[in-house]
Amino acid sequence: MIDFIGDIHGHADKLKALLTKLGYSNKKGSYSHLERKALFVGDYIDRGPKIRETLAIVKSMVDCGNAIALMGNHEYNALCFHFQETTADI
Ligand SMILES: [Mn+2]
Repeated sequence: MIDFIGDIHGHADKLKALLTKLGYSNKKGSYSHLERKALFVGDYIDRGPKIRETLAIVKSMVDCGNAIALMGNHEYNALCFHFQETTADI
């Protein structure tokens, strides 16, 4: 079974609570479930207070094969913003 999770927006504490509620457990620094995987549908950044922790949780789950992470419009916009600044200096 796949759990669709979106719009975390830096709320790492709420993400951890949700994963725990869904039956995931944190083993060796990454959340996993015996029968389920997560499909993160984007928007990890902006708004909330713990963006880096949110990204670390999601990346560790992807690296361990327990999740797939898609890019949201907030990540897309951040990349476009950075790319514009980079090319403006050339
Ligand atoms: Mn959003």
